[in-house]
Amino acid sequence: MIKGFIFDLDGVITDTAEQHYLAWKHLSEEKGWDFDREVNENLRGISRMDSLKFILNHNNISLDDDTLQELATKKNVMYQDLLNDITPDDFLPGAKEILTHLRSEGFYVALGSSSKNAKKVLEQLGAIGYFDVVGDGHSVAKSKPDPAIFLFGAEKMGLQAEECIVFEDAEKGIDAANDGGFHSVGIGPEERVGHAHLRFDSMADATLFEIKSYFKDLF
Ligand code: B16
Ligand code: MG
Repeated sequence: MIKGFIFDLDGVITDTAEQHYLAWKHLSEEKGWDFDREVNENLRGISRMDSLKFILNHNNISLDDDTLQELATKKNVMYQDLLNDITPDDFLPGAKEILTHLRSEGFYVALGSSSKNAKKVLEQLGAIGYFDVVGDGHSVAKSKPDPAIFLFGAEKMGLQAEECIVFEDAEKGIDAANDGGFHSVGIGPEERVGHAHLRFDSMADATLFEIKSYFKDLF
């Protein structure tokens, strides 16, 4: 039976992909690297360092560890500055509604984000109160597609993977949820999250009613 829900942050609760894009774009322009929205799409759900390595690989550049660290920090300073503009109006349409609904029905709710800035984003949104557990980029060592972050959330809620539904917008995030034995809900296009057990184009379509109708034997 389903007792808990685990939500990814960027692309599910709010769209911080834009702020990530702007910060990487700024760094890339400064360094003369090729970077655009198409490249940015590949960074969905992957860690900051893996994102930097992806951009460098795309540009056929290799750098030593100290320089990588310095550049990742530089990007993060720009990103954190942009996060200050996030307000409670920046929930993705439908996100606040399902979180409220889950709270009123007494389900456990966890965040399962790769971001080390997840707490700051939740604070800016005023969303901390919707979560029993916050799993973020500081919680586990392995990043998606490893299921570690979702297993962390389930364990902290005192639940087994099969008792939880994971919401994810990233291809690697759905891989992680499926590998961990979770029920998965993909948010986004078929070509990105078509391997989820259930898929919606956007969070606005992902109501608790629809979820319960699809996973009806589990409620
Ligand atoms: P940070 P999610 C992910 O968030 C983003 O989708 C990804 O683009 C980003 O690189 C990653 O967080 C790490 O973020 O630099 O803040 O630690 O989708 O897992 O909530
Ligand atoms: Mg995401």
